[in-house]
Amino acid sequence: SRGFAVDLGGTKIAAARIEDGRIVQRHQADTDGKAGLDAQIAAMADLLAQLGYAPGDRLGVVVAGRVDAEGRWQAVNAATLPGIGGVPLLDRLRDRFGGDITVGNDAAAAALAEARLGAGKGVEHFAYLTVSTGVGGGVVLGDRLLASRNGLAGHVGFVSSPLGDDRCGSGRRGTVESTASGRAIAAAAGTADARAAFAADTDRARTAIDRSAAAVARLCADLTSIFGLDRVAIGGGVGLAEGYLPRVRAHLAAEPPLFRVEVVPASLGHDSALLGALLTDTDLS
Ligand code: BMX
Repeated sequence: SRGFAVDLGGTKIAAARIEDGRIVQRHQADTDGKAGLDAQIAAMADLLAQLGYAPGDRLGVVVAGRVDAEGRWQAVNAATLPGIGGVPLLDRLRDRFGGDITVGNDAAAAALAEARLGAGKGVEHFAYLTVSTGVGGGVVLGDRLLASRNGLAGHVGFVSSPLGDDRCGSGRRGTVESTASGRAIAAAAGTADARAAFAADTDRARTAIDRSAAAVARLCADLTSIFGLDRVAIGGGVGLAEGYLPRVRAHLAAEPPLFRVEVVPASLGHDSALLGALLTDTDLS
């Protein structure tokens, strides 16, 4: 079977042609964070054209932000995608491309892909976290993705963190996202982006990265107490950066044994959301 997938995150937009569950061709560009719905769909169309997509082909689109049961798209962190404030993603995609289209959240799709094909195989109670521009995630219990009609379920980055008190783009204060995300790391490290913080050999950068890892470790323990998790997989540009996961594990080691969940890297790497975008047998929103 052949299909196409798009993954629009806060920093990059990727698209792939997928055959028999494998990515056979992939293209990527920078996300225009300020763009509205029409411009974001135009960016998707550019990448899809390069892949040989023809209207009517099967298409799965996953995005940062919440996607509700009607296929409307709204940034939860309005600072990441200020142009996306409750827009009819599924309807506009159907107008433009027609055919068989599904939509969902990027991290939720990645969670389902990791659960079925990657780091979550063989466990009943599983969560995936992406530490990237934001902190997203998905919880998969017995092969079912935790989902809600408003598309907010699984947005684990917006829970409170005792390690931060900064204002979050969601309007909350002191969230995991405002403490641990790539954006938060760059702000605390005083670097242009998170990548530069990892490259910088300064105490300030190391402190920012370590605070992020500590907040993510607490989140893993918190989610374990709620869902009885057997394993957590961590992905995203920050989550998969060298040295990050060992820091998460080091902080988790300070928790009592019951909350010390197994933490592993996302085994589908940066492609988990693309692969998950076509796993349509479970509703992602
Ligand atoms: C944020 C939120 C999630 C998203 C996650 C990872 C927005 C715009 N984003 O928590 O919906 O899944 O970031 O997104 O509200 P990424 O941009 O880091 O891939």
